[in-house]
Amino acid sequence: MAASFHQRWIMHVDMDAFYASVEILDNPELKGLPVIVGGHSARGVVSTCSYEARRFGVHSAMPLFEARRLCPHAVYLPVRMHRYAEMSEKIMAIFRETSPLVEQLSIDEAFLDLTGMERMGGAEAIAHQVQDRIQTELKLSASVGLAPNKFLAKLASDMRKPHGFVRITPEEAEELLAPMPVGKIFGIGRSAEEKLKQFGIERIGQLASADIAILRRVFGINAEQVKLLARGLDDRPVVSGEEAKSVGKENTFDTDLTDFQSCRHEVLDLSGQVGWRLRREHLAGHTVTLKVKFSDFRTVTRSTTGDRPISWDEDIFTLAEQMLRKINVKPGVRLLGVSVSSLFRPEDEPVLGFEEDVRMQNRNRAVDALKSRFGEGIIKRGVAGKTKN
Ligand code: TTP
Ligand code: MG
Repeated sequence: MAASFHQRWIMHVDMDAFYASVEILDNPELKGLPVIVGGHSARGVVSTCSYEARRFGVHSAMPLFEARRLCPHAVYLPVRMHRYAEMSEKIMAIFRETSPLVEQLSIDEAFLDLTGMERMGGAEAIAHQVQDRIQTELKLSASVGLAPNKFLAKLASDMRKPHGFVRITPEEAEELLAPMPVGKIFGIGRSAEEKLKQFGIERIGQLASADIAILRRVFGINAEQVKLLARGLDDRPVVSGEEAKSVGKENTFDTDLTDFQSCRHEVLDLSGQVGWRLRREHLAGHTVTLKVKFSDFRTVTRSTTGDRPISWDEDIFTLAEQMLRKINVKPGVRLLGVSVSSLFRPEDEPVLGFEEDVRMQNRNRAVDALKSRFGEGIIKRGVAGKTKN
């Protein structure tokens, strides 16, 4: 085939019933049973469930009481986030051994760019190897999509779950997409779907041949992009996440802060935001840095290294607050920043068993669950003054 030089091959991997599968891995007697994971951090909703439980109509985000009604005999288990993060790390390690270009999308899915790997046996053989390695080395099941671009690869991995392997070639993409509902396109939500329906557009095929003027009315400047996607075209690159050296957040204030209490509230809020980011990336750090910029632009930074891994909001705040206490804020503070550095990925379970840790975890996880669902802005710790950023 002539075009092979520029032909991209993107693989999308998504683990099957991820949290539930890890629970079954750790408790093999649960194999074949409906297993429902949820509660705790998820505040009474199903995080996920095994495919056996899905047959009863149970699904992610469903209230647990409803799941209990549909499937009372299922095994109900609490969320053990650190265990899933640990397995996620092992999965991602396999990906990174496979390709230099790995883009992790969530705890259980990633894109791998397999372009130009003919000498290693070709994209298809490599994609099969990845799926097999996850199965044999980690005893977990993954679904795989292989396609010329991200959009199609993600669509493909979802087509034959669980343990699916779907390859979409450039030639067959348009035909395959045509009968699918428009909602299959990433970014087309309920409201866009409704609007398109008013123009008689319900299938991706209709979208591909729709009048661009109509699409502009629904998607504005993104109309061309949507139309390309509908034709199975997508040139977004796979971007591997640079390992961050530190995770931090700063706020500049409209009005300078001149008293300790308002600075303290601000630091509390920043600590929560930094903690959330760390945990979202499955990172922990050793050092907390506080940055204070005064109205005359004089800047002071102070760092403290803690005696245990730091990822909880309260730990970040405790150290940042200690440093803040030693700084005279009277001259007027125009910016505060909190960051955590000396980052690493916790391989082992954090020091559990201490009452304080458990309470802190539950609190942080409840907040994290809300932030994951509704976005970072949902909860602000502390009562900050007027802030920008
Ligand atoms: P998904 O990949 O969406 O779901 P899944 O892996 O459980 O099942 P599937 O085979 O359909 O891919 O999400 C990955 C994990 O993220 C999931 O195991 C649990 C968690 N999760 C939640 O906590 N809440 C949610 O609403 C969703 C969708 C997922
Ligand atoms: Mg999954």
